[in-house]
Amino acid sequence: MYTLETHEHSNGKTQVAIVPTTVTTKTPIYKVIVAGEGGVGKTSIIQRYITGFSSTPIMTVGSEFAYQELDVNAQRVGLSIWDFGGEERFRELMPIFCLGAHGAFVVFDLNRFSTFLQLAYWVEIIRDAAGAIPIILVGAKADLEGGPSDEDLHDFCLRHEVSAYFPVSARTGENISHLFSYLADKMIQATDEGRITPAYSLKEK
Ligand SMILES: Nc1nc2c(ncn2[C@@H]2O[C@H](COP(=O)(O)OP(=O)(O)O)[C@@H](O)[C@H]2O)c(=O)[nH]1
Ligand SMILES: [Mg+2]
Repeated sequence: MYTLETHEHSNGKTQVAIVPTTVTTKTPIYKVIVAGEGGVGKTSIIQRYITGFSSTPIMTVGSEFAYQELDVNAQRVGLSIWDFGGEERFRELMPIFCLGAHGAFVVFDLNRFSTFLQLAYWVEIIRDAAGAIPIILVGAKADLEGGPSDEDLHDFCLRHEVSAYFPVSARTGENISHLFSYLADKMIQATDEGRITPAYSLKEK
């Protein structure tokens, strides 16, 4: 890219120069936690989201980490997505895993009510470790019947200061990309309001 620079001389004449400039783009990178009991559908949601972008998933089987960039309101953001394997023996590591998180999905299985009841525990750990970050309640496997009442869902969101509830299906793709865009948007808002501070990747054009 080139820009025009004008210089005023002491004799009153102006000189115009065309100078090359580098533009540095700053992409905020947000750490996103995906939490919830084993088998609720966390990995399937992430996989569905990532493969929606490219036919070759960047996430390998067994990996608990994925990275995806997306545009929200014409702004590019990066999401580093951390998939917590809900196994009992790893639970004590959850607070460490949540350190520095900028946003979270707490996921339950719409067909297993117990996994919804467990989420109070997950939200508490996330709040203790990461503070007032945006958290979204996610009901997985929406292609099947069932789920808590609207009242239960509403109460949960109010009690835990959860921003929104999304029923999603990794099987049909329902709400999957919307879910990630929504959280990204909430994290951008939180950044603008000074409540969270992302890392930035700098690129020269
Ligand atoms: N019907 C249905 N089954 C799903 C969906 N997402 C995941 N599953 C199934 O639920 C099981 C657990 O999914 P997984 O993503 O491994 O759960 P995780 O342990 O939370 O990561 C697997 O057998 C999936 O095939 C969905 O959207 N609909
Ligand atoms: Mg998993």
